[in-house]
Amino acid sequence: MKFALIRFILPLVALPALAAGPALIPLPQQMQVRPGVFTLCATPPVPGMPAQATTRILVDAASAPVGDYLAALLLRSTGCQFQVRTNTGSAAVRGAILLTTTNALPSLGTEGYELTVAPDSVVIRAPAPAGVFYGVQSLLQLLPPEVLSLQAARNVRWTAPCVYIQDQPRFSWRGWMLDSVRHFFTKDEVKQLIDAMALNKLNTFHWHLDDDSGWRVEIKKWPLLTQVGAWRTNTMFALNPRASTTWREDGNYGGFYTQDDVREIVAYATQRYITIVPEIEMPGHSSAALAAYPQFACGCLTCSNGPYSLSVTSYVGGVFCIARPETTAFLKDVLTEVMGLFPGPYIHIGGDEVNFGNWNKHTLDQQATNALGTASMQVYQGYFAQQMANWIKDQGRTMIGWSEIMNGGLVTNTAMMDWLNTMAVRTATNRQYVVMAASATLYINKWETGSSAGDGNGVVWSNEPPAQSGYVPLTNVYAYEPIPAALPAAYTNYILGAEGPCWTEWIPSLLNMQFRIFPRLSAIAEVDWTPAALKNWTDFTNRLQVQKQRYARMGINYNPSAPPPQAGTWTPTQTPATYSTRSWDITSTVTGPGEVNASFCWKAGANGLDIAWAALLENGVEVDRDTHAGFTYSGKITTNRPAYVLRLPAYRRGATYTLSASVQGHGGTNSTGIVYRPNWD
Ligand code: TNX
Repeated sequence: MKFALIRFILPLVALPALAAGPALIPLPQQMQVRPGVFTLCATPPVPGMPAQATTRILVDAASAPVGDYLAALLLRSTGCQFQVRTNTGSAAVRGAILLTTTNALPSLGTEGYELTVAPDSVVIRAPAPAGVFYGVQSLLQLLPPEVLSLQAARNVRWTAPCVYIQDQPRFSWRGWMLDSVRHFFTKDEVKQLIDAMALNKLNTFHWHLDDDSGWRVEIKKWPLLTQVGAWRTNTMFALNPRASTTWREDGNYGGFYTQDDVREIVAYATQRYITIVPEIEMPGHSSAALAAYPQFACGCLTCSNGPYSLSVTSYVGGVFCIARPETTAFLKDVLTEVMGLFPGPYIHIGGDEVNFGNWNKHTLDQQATNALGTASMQVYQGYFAQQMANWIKDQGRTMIGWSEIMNGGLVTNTAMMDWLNTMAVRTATNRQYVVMAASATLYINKWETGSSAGDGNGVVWSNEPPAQSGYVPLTNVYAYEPIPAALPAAYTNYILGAEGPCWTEWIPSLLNMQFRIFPRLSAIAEVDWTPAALKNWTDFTNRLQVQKQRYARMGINYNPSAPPPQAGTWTPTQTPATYSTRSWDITSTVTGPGEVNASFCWKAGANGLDIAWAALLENGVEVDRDTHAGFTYSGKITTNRPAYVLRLPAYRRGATYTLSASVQGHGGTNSTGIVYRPNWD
């Protein structure tokens, strides 16, 4: 059966948020809008008790977990208790949402589904439970955005337009990568991000769990990995320490996931049909592991060497001595525990940016390369990767590694994740699986808005917070095509899909993380799900308006893709030559308790501006002060920390809020700029 893609057809009554028509992201393959609406939960709530919904959720055995998920979500946002009942029939039932795997179209595969919303019933039919889950996500997106609220929303008409949808994803790896190392994100923060993945029908959570600056997963056999490797003395990366949230009482920064935490997160992801791909870096990016266990480093007299400490850098980062049998045994111990925690098919071993310095100097590694008959450290890394790939295969899993694992020649028994955009064609034509993660287009930790014109140093300019240099606008992400143009058609099946990595050197908090990845993660979701021929930028941005409302209901911050609101400005005549206090009335931009952040952004003039501190005042009384020294010049706020984090514990309606700062001209007073009130820290 083929259905024309008919969208924006019927004017929908009483659905202000969806006035333009169903705003589904990712766009389904086929959708027909039909007359009428389905209404949920018609019973008025009884005070003090969750109202019993008149709508029931009917499930077969395979759909039961999805039915429970839907009922729990609806209870939270509608305040109504939806009964979940078993029903093995396959026909629509009046007044019910039927979730079924019976009589499904086999061609929809393991993730496809049909969704029929009629005035008196809803049917989600899919060959497999994951498809039922995606049908539920589409149903949720047909309902008002309040359905994703974290508390019961009032005065909402819970209607969904009648539709018939037949849908399945284009790619099987629809991913997002979280770097929990450079900055740590708590278990609950990770769960919230997993929920946002589910909303976007993403199914692969790639979790970067160790690096030079930290080790984040408990390994029972090697406890120093977290005892030593999970904590450092500062946030690193020259960030404002106030922006970071995971400080330990003793003043150290960091954290790690216990094995119980991991099991809980894996279960949470599994309930949302999301597979976690854990990444343990080897042989490079390993300073944290070597700080805990230096015996696995080269350790030669001429090697650049210990004592290893948690470090910022990547190219000069710690490298395992892979010539030592005890190193390989240690890595296998670690991966054995990791495989015990993460049941998914893929194990990521990193492999990027290996610093070959020590291998070139260390007798053991030199003996190993001589035995291999090569002087190439890339070949040597490839040899190591091949040993790991074979061993991981013997454990019943599949290895995946970054582009560089293939630099010394193709390694087999492994998939490859191409961040450098160099290895996809060679790997796929060798009939090996590839995930696209091109740093130029998919790194959603880079700036989303700004200018690529440069500031004279070849650096792009942005009002956004400090970031890995680069400019990844939403349009570019949306336009991304995962299949490389040079790949012959016979091999396109070897491209599993695309993922958006989020590296966190400059991302110290959840608020900041959300600001970076949303809404660009929605664009990646559509790249991965929707056939390229159906993608349409204007239509996507229209639907994105509603997706942003959903994010807001989920308590998720996002980049409005426009400059933040202003606290005020400064001009040369208002710029003191020596430090003195300037104030801006920011009452209109303060709407509730929480962070009241400020960032100073130079716009014009021969001089910059120094900032000694910034403070928040309520009715003229200081509430909070951030005292670090900042400096702004040349349009960038990437360096010198001219961003201030101020906290308002309680908001008082009617109060006057003032931002004060001690400022002076830097080398003169000829400077003009804007003080922003950003929604990030
Ligand atoms: C390179 S991308 C890295 C990461 C950094 C990123 C940004 C990749 C495989 N390696 O370790 O976080 O650049 O600095």
